[in-house]
Amino acid sequence: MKRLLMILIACMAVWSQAKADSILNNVYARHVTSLNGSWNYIVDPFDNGYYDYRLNASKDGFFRNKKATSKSDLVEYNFDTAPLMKVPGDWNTQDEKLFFYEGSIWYKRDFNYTSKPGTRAFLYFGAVNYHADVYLNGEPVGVHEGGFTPFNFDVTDKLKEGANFVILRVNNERRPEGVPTVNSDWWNYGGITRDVMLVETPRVFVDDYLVQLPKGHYDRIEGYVQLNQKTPDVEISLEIPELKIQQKLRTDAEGKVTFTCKTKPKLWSPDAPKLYEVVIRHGDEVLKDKIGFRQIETQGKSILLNGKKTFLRGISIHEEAPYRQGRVFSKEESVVLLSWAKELGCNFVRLAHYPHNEFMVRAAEEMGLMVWSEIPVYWTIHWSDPETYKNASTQLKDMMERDKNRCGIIIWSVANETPHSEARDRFLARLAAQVRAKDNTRLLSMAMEVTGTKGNISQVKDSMSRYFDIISFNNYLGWYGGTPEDCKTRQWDIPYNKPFFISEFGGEALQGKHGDKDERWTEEYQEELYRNTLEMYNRTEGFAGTSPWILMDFRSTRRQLSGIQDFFNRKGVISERGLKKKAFYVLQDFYRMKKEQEQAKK
Ligand code: GCB
Repeated sequence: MKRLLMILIACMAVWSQAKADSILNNVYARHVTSLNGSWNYIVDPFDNGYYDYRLNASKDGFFRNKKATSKSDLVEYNFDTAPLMKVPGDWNTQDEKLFFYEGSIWYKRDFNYTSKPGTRAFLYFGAVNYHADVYLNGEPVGVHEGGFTPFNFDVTDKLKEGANFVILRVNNERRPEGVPTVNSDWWNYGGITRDVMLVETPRVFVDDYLVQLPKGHYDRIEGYVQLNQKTPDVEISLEIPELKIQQKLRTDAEGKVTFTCKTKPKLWSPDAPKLYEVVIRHGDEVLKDKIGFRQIETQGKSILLNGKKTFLRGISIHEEAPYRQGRVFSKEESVVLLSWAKELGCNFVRLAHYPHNEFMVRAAEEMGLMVWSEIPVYWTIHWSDPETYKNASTQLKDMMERDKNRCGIIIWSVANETPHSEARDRFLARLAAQVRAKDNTRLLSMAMEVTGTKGNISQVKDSMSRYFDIISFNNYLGWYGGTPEDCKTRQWDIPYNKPFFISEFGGEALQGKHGDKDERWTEEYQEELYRNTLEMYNRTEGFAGTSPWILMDFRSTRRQLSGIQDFFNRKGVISERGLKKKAFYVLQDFYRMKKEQEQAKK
């Protein structure tokens, strides 16, 4: 009995590790030391470093980084002699053996630290896919679940003077109750996929802020600044030099200031993506950001940007690296993808199917691309599992937390292609309410499905529609059913007085494969499909935009056809090697025409 109790306590010590602290907003503007670079790694398919053979948490686990102290000592792992892996980076594309690997890998990195009085230190991870256990100097720091959102832990009291080491157990096994669940159409890239940093802040610091145009107003900027502690009567200043705004404010009992500045900023738009430098000062702490101001709303079946009707000329993008395989984690690679979107004539990108890295979102804003941002509530999530809900809701919160000051984001999306059920409706309605409670300055949507077809009339009638501003749906007429020819006669019944948006359509083509327009996998088939699909929607009332599937071919375990797919979903209008297919030019022409029509109306 006593033994059992001891084991239980040992297990709890590991499993009750802290959840991450609230996300450090605008982290790159803070005092950071990069922990990117080469990390030692140990592949651990049976989780030896975590459990002993009885499946109890191992008291000598890898996270302790135990070293042999004499030549007779038995220690069956050694980080110092283990191979090196680049962080950030997925493991699948760094070691051939790990291409299909799903399981645990241990990472370790040494670093030096010199404490400074009056500061706090946080370990910050841009993203780790999927489950992370973090240890500092052999002690548990915390756990995080979810592969695409940032997290950080306050490690002030765990750091040592001089040499320190951080160890992570990263596990990317797909779980039925996970978000996403076991089935998806993208590569399950594992590892520390985004930047790792040690962030130093003052003891009391600016934890969070929001600077925006309030909904419906063009003549004032509003927002708040929140300290990490409920410290009243602290001076905080807000400056927007270009608008000659300088406000000195004092925190309330919650450690918060709210402000309103009468001013008429130049508005952000794809044609003029104006951003203002915003400076927040709190004692010696200075946080700078670049923030733009815009209004986005719907009116009947139209989308209005800054009061003007706008057609969303979009493209869907996976966070898949151009010219190499793997996850994108840098500004440079984000800009390559977004430049292709610009070349297509886009004013909008759908960043599918999970929150992309912060560089991508910021670069889109700088380049004049409106953004749809979504969480991986994809296909058949466990709608009735409260833990799944909690997970999805946390990912939604964290996505909104990180990016709430990005005016480029105009749509939060809570799901993709989710088969109807009452449990689904309850789940998604709660997520919708969560968004509404936090943010009334953006539109809310989800990618729905076609609900039925009779003769040549297809209907989209999803009970969730009442919660959303835009009726978005994915439809692959001509690929997963019917032929591109069918688009010529297909009619649409979308019984809502709301704009409709085609969040996906498309078909696969192997770049360089040519043939007749009815021959699958050829560029000509994809070209014909694009032409007919665009014509079909363009004659349907309420068509407010589209983000065809997809900018670039991307890795997917589901796509196995030898000689054609070879584990790539080939629906890109550009190949993974950056070569444009014929459909690229059809879309480009269509967007040119839409833009000209819009300009002629002005
Ligand atoms: C979809 C999914 C997307 C897939 C795509 C396809 O509806 O939303 O993730 O990759 O279809 O290619 O089948």
